[in-house]
Amino acid sequence: MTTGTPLGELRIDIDRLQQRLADLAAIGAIEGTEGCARLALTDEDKEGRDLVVAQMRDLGLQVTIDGIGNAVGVMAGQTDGPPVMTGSHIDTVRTGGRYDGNLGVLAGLEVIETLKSAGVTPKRPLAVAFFTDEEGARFPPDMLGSLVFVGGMPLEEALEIEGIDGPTVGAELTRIGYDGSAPLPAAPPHAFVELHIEQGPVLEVEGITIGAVTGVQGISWQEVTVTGQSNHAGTTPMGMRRDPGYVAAACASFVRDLVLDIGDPQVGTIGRVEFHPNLVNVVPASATFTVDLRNTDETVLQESERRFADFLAKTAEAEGCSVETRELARFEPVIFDPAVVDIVEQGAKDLGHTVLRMPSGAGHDAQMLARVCPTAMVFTQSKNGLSHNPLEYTAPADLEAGANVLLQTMITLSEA
Ligand code: HGY
Ligand code: MN
Ligand code: MN
Repeated sequence: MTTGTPLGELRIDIDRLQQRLADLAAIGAIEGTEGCARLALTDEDKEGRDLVVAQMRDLGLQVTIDGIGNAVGVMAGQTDGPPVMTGSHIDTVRTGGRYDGNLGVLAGLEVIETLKSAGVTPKRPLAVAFFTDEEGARFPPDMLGSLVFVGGMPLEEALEIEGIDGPTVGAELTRIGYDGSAPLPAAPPHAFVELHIEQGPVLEVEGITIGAVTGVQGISWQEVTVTGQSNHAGTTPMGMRRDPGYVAAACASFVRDLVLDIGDPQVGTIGRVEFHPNLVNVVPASATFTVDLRNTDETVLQESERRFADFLAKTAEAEGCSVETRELARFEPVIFDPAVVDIVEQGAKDLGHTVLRMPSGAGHDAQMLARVCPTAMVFTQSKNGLSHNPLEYTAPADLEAGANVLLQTMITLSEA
């Protein structure tokens, strides 16, 4: 690297980073909040993509788009070879905050701008990426783009995935003009490090600034459709009903009892419920709902899946209903590369920040990159542990701390 300022003393510009976050959050802004809604491959997502790709190009990065719409911007190094990569996602959930995913991508651009402003040419190339459909909320599974990027799912299979609102991934990618041609699976980076808000309460409760993330818990998503018989809500005696709405409600209550019985860190969520015909005076014909189960321990996660399946079968049978289940996502727990976790932890300490080694409760693109290269993550605090909520907030000092740890981690990985 060539520079005036010693590399270890380089620091990001928090005002510039905040401006990038504000500019992106203005796209799909949720009225009266700081949050934004940009479901994957919607017009809002396209607008966000266009903004970030333009910023990549303004920074002189070599930008490529692949067949699933992932965008990668590369800064040349003094040597060739695989880049040290950072990145995350810019798609959001419907009740999105401005930091989830967006921080990791825009802090990556801030790292590039900081190095360029200091006249630094990194030893290894550096790359900043945004991956398609990390949320998986419109097109399951989550982390779809990074899963295809690392060869975890064939592109053809991913393009056929139907969204909860109808169109396929392929059709939407073409519609928004992000059906790129860069080869898939992609060549593995030299290393990958992702900055992300914690999205939970741990750092704030512990009064710690930085999380050196050791891994990601296992994730199990399924969609359950229970079919019974629509009937009149007034005239049908209870003994004659085959009510899928009751089965869905019983399952929602069972999931809460199940995860409390298993205990932390097991979690369970019924996030989406759709009755048909969804009318006040009709015993539903069918009920479709999703079950999200997670645990850091694969064996216990499988136990929770088994116990739920048993309850569902028994309850549906007793109610005279039939059941169809569809797996939406299933990822085992991931352990990050201890050497990269050490670099994150040491970087935080060198910057004078308190730091805690901790697992991630949320899924992240890093858990996919971990399949192909040494990978870790940097967490910053989430106020009140809130996320997937427009009230999501991370204080500027924490954003700055996280982005500086990302900068120093990338410099260390680039120099090594
Ligand atoms: O669901 C998750 O953990 C992530 O937000 N996709
Ligand atoms: Mn995220
Ligand atoms: Mn998210």
